[in-house]
Amino acid sequence: MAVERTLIIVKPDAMEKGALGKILDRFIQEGFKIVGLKMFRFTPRTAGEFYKVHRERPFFNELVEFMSSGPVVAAVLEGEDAVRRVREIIGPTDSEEARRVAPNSIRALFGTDKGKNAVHASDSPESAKEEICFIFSGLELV
Ligand code: IDP
Ligand code: MG
Repeated sequence: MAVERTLIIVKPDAMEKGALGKILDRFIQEGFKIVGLKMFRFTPRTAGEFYKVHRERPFFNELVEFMSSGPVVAAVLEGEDAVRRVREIIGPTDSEEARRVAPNSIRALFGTDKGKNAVHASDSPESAKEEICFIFSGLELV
């Protein structure tokens, strides 16, 4: 299995709850190396650009409003099979479903519902590359 890099974003709801440290620590405990780290706030425009694949979805405006509602922290995680493993650790999109099927997942522990679900993670090696480049410059990755 190859060493990969993937992107996570601790979303505004988890930041507001003070869950940043616990979420980053979980990934460290799971064996990932943090190779990039940044706190910022999306504008509606940059949130819309980041989530452009969802432009036509009924929840797009809600998603953009939520993601630009407060600061976030983005991290690039490196490890074996990182894209798949990180998706597994965060759990399903809907936090309520996560509490049923993956009670130790990050969304089960820190998410509220389908929209406010604590954390983003890239869903493929291709989207990981694109998302990392959207948020980090080469100089910001170690
Ligand atoms: P993912 O984050 O698990 O990959 P996606 O389907 O890619 O899920 O959706 C992106 C984000 O859009 C979700 O993490 C969530 O914040 C939001 N979202 C998805 N579906 C809904 C919905 O039905 N209502 C409100 N927000 C949603
Ligand atoms: Mg997705």
